[in-house]
Amino acid sequence: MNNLLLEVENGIALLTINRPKALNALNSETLAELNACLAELENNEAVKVVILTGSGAKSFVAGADISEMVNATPAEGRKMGLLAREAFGRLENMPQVTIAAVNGFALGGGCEISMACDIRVASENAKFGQPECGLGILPGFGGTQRLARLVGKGRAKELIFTCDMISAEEAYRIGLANHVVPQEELIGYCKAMAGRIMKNGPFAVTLAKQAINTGMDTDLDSGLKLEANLFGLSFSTADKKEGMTAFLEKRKEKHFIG
Ligand code: CO8
Repeated sequence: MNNLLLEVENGIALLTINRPKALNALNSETLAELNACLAELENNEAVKVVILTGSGAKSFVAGADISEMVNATPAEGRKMGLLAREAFGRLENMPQVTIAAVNGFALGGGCEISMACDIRVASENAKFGQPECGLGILPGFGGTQRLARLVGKGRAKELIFTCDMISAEEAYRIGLANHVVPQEELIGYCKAMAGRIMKNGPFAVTLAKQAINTGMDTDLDSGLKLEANLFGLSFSTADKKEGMTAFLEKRKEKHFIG
């Protein structure tokens, strides 16, 4: 891979977008690599949590690559959009938990890829924004949809229409970032969170992710029915027996198999 770094250790995959000279902007090659890498990771049962970050201390992802888009035809733009849709869809729906470690600029496609992750942790210097309208385009990697779902329609419209860049603190205040931490602690903080997630039944976590994702896109009654079905499914697992037996035996160590 030319534009990605991948380290897998103790159930955690640390995936770094590595184009620091372009502030980790997403070009077609990076999107294709990301898609292929996520396709492998989603089938890797040894990986329970994926942490996505950007290379360097300045930028997470400064958006789609403007130098590639400037002369692109509508057909090429659509192709790029579809590629991103596939890769971001994998992040959103893969069985593993995905955490965006937002280490700097998360603009345009960068803000959008962070929103395709389950959880966003921002460093204090992070900046979020959707500057596309200032480039004469609109968010094309899911921004009009995921931002409105995360922070509400009014705030999403303001951010997209004004192209304002907001601080990590403001992102936290409006619910775009789950936490804000000093930059030097960012990856450690995300790994510690991954550790807490991995102590729990992995299949249960995957089912909960599926219930939340699908439920958010449907009516309450259908979401509750889905939850009841997945809840029932979790009763078929050895992990349910183990988790409950450990509680009753007052045993802290649990042996989930997932
Ligand atoms: N694309 C390509 N190159 C970029 C990008 C980008 N998005 N962002 C930064 N770079 C490059 C710069 O051109 C510069 O390169 P060089 O050194 O060769 O001149 C280098 O990175 C460093 O950038 P700056 O010198 O500009 O650094 P500053 O610290 O002055 O500014 C900013 C940092 C504020 C992040 C600034 O670089 C900036 O505004 N970048 C663009 C941000 C942006 O507009 N992002 C949105 C892009 S559009 C998008 O994401 C659409 C998604 C949907 C697409 C759907 C397609 C179908």
